[in-house]
Amino acid sequence: MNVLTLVKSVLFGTLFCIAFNACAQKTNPNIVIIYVDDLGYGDIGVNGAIGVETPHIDTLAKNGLNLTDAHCSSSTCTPSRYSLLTGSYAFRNNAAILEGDAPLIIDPNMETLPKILQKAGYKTAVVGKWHLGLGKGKINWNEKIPLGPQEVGFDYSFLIPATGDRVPCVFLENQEVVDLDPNDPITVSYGTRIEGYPWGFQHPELLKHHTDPYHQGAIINGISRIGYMKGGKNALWVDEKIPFVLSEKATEFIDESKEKPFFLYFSLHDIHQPRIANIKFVESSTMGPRGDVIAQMDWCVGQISEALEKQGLLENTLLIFTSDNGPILDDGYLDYARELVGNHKPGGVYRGSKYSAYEAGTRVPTIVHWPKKVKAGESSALLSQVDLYASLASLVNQNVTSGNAIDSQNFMDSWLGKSNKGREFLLEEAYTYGLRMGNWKYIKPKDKPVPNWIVQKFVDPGFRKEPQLFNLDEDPSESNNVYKNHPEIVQKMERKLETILNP
Ligand code: NG6
Ligand code: CA
Repeated sequence: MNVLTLVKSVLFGTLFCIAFNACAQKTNPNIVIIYVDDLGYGDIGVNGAIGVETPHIDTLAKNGLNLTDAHCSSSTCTPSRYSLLTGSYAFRNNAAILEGDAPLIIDPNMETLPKILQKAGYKTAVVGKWHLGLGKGKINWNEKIPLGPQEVGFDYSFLIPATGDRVPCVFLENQEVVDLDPNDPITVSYGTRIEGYPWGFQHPELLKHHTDPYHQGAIINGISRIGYMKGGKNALWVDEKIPFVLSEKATEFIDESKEKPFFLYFSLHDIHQPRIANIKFVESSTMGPRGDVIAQMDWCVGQISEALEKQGLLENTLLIFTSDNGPILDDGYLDYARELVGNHKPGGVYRGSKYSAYEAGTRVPTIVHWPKKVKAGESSALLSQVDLYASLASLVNQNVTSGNAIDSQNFMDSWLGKSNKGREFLLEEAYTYGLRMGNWKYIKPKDKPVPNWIVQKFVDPGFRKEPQLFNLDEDPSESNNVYKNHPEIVQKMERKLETILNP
């Protein structure tokens, strides 16, 4: 080969690659994950909600795929989010519910779902609740926070730093507090009380709702939170406006991102406490605040569908609607919700709730909408959010490099309804462990007192001294422990659990 031919073929090869990549990028779908906080299986119309209507979600379900046995990886927030973004189980990194000033728990050198999508040419954004920690140690809220979504793979971020019931009650845009007045700097403290915003336990007369003893720190907007805070008055969020602010940021990102495929992780504050619905949604359900914020959350979902439609993107957007853990009734604030009026069942027929190893802890509403590729219908394949990492990577033709996303398996065909094959085993992390094998459900014994704050919520976390085994085919509500009748199944599942926990 002479030099000229060599140059020509290299040039041709390069052009071919560029064209191929550009082409792949164009046809790759946009990916939107709408991640609701604390929404239960039975809280949406299509799964049997009574007392609140969810027309926008139901429309997605009608035109998409309703996955009826899909699970978040854990029955609490931070662990589920950690698994979603890293493809590994939270216990591997001791990921547990974090305080509002905790350091980032995702190693910035780690490959993540948004980083994989960036490699495939995606523009990435997170809008909403973060709760994965920020910075390295003590956070200085008055300057750009050095470690956060950007280091995890998000080109753009607009955040509630932790939860709505934790300080600081400010938004962060690209890791800087929005609307901060430099003359009124922010200090945040967990543990040591600091002067600043008055404390709930000293000023009950200032409160919109009474609270449990854990939510009696800084009072902001008439709501006392976990933790103490001083300064940043100009930057404080107004709870009643959060859904509008977040929806606007998310739809702006959609409007500005038409040219390239994008990944939007839209992580709503609703329906977490404090449940302070905007006046537009107050009394829009017959269940009080918890129902009203479900209606509010449904409205936010409608904003996303509308924005995609307006830009002509709905057809080729893979939209996954789901939740980070199961439902909980009053969780800190006594908001007088009439949650149990009527037959509404937040967890559907399933036993348990948020914090629990029973099914309702992790079996969450899950709808996949992608008109171009996904046929409308229902699937009962056993699926876990920990697999979205490897599944989405395969969808965009990226390899998961070894040592990363170790618990994530490619189940893309099942997530898209092309196959009914589910996981052979599925881990449900809680304060003990649940394990599914087909329709068998095993719960690891835990001989430890139930934490006080869980007892106060009337939640049964699933702690028992003996193993628990349920046959969900006959007993979907896990009411009949049959472990004594099936020692061989118990043994098989115990062994499997051990290999997952101690590989
Ligand atoms: C718990 C809080 C609860 C809620 C939860 C996090 C207490 C007693 N309870 O520790 O109110 O904030 O953390 O919820 O402090 S989650 O959805 O983010 O996991
Ligand atoms: Ca949650």
